Amino acid sequence: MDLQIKSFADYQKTYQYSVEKPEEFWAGVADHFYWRRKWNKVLDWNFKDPKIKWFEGGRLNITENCLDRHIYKLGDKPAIIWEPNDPNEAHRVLTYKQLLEKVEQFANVLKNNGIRKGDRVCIYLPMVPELAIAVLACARIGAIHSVVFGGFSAQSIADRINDADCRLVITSDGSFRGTKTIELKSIVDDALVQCKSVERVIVLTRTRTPVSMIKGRDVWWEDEITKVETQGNPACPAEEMDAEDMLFILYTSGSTGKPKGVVHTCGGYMVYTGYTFANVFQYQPSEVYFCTADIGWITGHSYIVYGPLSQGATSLMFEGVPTWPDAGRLWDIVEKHKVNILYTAPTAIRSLMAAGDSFVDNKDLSSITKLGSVGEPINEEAWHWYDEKIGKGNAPIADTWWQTENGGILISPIAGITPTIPGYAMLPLPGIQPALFDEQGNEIEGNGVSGNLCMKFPWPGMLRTTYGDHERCRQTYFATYENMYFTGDGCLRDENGYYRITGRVDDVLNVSGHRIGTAEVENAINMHSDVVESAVVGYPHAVKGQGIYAFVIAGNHHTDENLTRQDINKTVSRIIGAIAKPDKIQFVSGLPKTRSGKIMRRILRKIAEGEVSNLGDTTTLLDPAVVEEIKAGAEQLRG
Ligand code: 7RM
Repeated sequence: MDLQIKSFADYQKTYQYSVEKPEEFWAGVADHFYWRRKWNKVLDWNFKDPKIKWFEGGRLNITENCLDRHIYKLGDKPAIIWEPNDPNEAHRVLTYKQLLEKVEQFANVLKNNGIRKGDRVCIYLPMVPELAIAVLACARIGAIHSVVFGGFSAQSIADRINDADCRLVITSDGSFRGTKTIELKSIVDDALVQCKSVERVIVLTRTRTPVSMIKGRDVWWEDEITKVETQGNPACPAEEMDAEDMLFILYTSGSTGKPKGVVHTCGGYMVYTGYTFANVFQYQPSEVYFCTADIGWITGHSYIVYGPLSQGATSLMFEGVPTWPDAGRLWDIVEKHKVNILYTAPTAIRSLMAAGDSFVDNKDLSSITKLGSVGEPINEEAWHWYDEKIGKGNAPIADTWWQTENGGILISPIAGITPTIPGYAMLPLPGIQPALFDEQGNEIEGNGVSGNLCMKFPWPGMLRTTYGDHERCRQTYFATYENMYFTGDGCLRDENGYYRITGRVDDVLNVSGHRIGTAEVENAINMHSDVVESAVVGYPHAVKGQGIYAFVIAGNHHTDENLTRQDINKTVSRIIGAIAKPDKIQFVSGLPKTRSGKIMRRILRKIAEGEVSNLGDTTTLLDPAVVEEIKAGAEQLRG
């Protein structure tokens, strides 16, 4: 069996085989990877507990698959091309040989600092090669990484460190984003006031921002590397892992106030990210692949680090932002490094589109052959702009639908092989069995229907549990529909059986492709001393996809409402991070509630969307007058 699908007929045949004989199919895929020992059983599962085990008894190390196994043939091929924030700083290239060397070195640093198989390590770094190196070094020795996105606050870091009982933190003095410098180490210092489990902090030099190094706890990355060098033996053999050993934890927002630690395991995650990367992007050996995500999110884990490297690809990593020094930066990078495959988010496409075509028209984008989109629904206008301006009408767009919990892409075009329609994720990849359900729990069969999107059958990349709380995993994903994995997304299956994701059906927002729970934002707003109660909903935002709209009952607030708004924003930034700051805050005297005290979010959503003429059924409201007041206030806020 070939790893890559070659034609539409091949896709259809492969898909059918994968559904009829899933275990045979996935064993065939797994055979394309390097196992120290083969598995005894391909799959053992039930969605009731849930119990999901892939390739049981198989022994491997994912870094041997991402690095060692390529060295003989691809040792001098660029594994990572790194483009800095400042275009005047030199870019860096790490070949597979060099990357392996650096990963082994840093793996030895981790060992010297007491880290062993099974220990949890928190990584809070900018988008520099050392972030990929740190991630791979953990995987090398069987330590479990928990990467925290550089935009999260000290409080968020502390919560994640404590939930996972991390022993070590890897950070840097600071990070560069456009013209800003963010003091990462100082944020970590604030977090660690609350964290008893952390014994050691390794600090990478990036910005030369002054930092306070605490004796006995904090060490410099560079000094630790020097120590390893003088110890003589730079090699670090890969730890042999069981297929179902934990590879990493990644926190993601849900409909409750507390983010969940999604757990992925070594074997299945490796097979799934490698397989989907090779297929969706139809990667060819000489191609340069550029994913603009941050490694702090699942897209970066799966499609900057593990997926591309396991396939021997050249993965381009970018430290900065698409709009600095100007809105042509991504196109400069494409031109400079002759990027063939570009994978980005609708929010970036929309903001660059809004900046005007002058930033793209004079760039040479002729290297581009394939495009990808991820993170949120892509609107038709952005899809067409991406197709025409970036792909010149010649590059298929893979609108990839998937979630942190899925490990990799589930529904997507296969570039150049299966059809595309603007705004549609199209067809399930081999091994993926989608099903739509109504609110009553009945499956909706046939075409030309909509419902809640579920998966009937496991795939190797799916989550195994939520860290430290298996019941929460069951409750969140496996309890809504019997024997189904529930995604939380609404979905249309059109007359031809093509899938279009319509957005979340739970209380999760998607702001610039970042997942944020409304309850999480409400909790943060409610921390502010002047706030009595709040309700947060999403509303359509031209660039971000969704904006955050907060209805707030403020107590004895400052006479200047705008100052109170700023205070609330500051509070949210402190508790979660700047990404969760409300775009709009409306002060209200009450919230629309049912007689049992439940906030009627449906009404607030309509008001936030500006759709006040038809609020639907309001007969169960405790106090209908409050709705009139909120409507009037919203009108005023819009101006
Ligand atoms: C990869 C990622 C997951 C949520 C998911 C959807 C939304 C992601 C698409 C999409 C429409 C897409 N993981 N989503 N991709 N919606 N079309 N192609 O983003 O865990 O952070 O978010 O994002 O609602 O449930 S995530």
